[in-house]
Amino acid sequence: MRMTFRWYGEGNDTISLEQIKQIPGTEGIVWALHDLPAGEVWPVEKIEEVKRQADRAGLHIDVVESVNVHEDIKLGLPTRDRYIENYKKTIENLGKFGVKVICYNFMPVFDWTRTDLAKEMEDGSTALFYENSKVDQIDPVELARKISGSSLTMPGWEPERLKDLSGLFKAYEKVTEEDLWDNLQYFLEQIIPIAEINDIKMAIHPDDPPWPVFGLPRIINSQEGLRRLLRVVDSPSNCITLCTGSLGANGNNDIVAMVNEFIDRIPFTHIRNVRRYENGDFIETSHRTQDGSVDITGVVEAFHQKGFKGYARPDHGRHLWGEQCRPGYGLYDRALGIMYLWGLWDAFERKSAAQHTVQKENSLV
Ligand code: DNO
Repeated sequence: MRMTFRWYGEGNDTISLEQIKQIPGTEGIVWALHDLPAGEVWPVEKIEEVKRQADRAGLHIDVVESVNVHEDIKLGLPTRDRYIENYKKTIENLGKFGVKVICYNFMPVFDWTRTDLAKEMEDGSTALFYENSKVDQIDPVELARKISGSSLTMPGWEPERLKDLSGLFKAYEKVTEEDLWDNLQYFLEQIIPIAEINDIKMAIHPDDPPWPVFGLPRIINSQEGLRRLLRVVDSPSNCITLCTGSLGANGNNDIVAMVNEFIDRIPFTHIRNVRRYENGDFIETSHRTQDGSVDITGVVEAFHQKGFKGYARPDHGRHLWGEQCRPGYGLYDRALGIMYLWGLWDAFERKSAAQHTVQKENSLV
């Protein structure tokens, strides 16, 4: 397991590269050019600049999250080909700098959705919260306006994406889940060969939450959906970002089973916990297994058993000790998360080393 940490870029994150470097066992940043609108080619000079910054801090830039997919591609509009060409060029440019994994998602209009970005928990920390009944009442156009008016935007709710929201909703009225699959297939058939040539894994991020929101279709949210995705283009470059928190918000998703089934196609994982409530609401907790509903211990054990050599990052943390940060993206709880993941990993490492010794001794007897 190769540990990484998401970083939003110089002047765009409350956390410095030097701080990230001090988190034990953390070797790289998970990054993006957040100021570029979806659909534009990522220029070599801008990529080079991030590489220089990371190099100086002794961190790598192997994992990009995300190269966002233009809505015209998801909608299957005739204009999509232009954006797909741009996407290919971006893959090539990232390949020049040794990038190994590109995380992206195929959620119409919005990326991750929550109803409260700072819900107070029993211990006084705050966390991201999702309340079903509120989502039913939300006017997404109004919410988007509120978010784009604040200084910290959420990924996936970037102002440029939200410009013509009512137009977008109209365009999606006719798009069914099957249409979305067709449009994803069209996109993958074109970009995966380019990813292969550039030795890059395209790793789709599951829908968060793993069900349709605001009446928009969503397709990457179950074991069956992930299986279908891998079949759509059967290539080692067509992969998954296994996000335990996104998938784990649905109690029917067995994440350990997903690790076991898809391990060869998981180059990158987000490991975090959520506590699910009976009515379907959920809150993001500490990474610790006992604090939430996702079996984080079992997930790490499965990765360990399978000899996982891919990249991992902690995901959304709570906001602790008065930290002012991007919602879910503070330093403290994510750093604690990393130490929890390493603690589990190292314990499994020790256990399997001991088992090998016993086996060896037995075979000598
Ligand atoms: C949320 C993130 C997502 C993720 C995208 C990937 O914090 O996990 O926004 O980056 O869905 O494209």
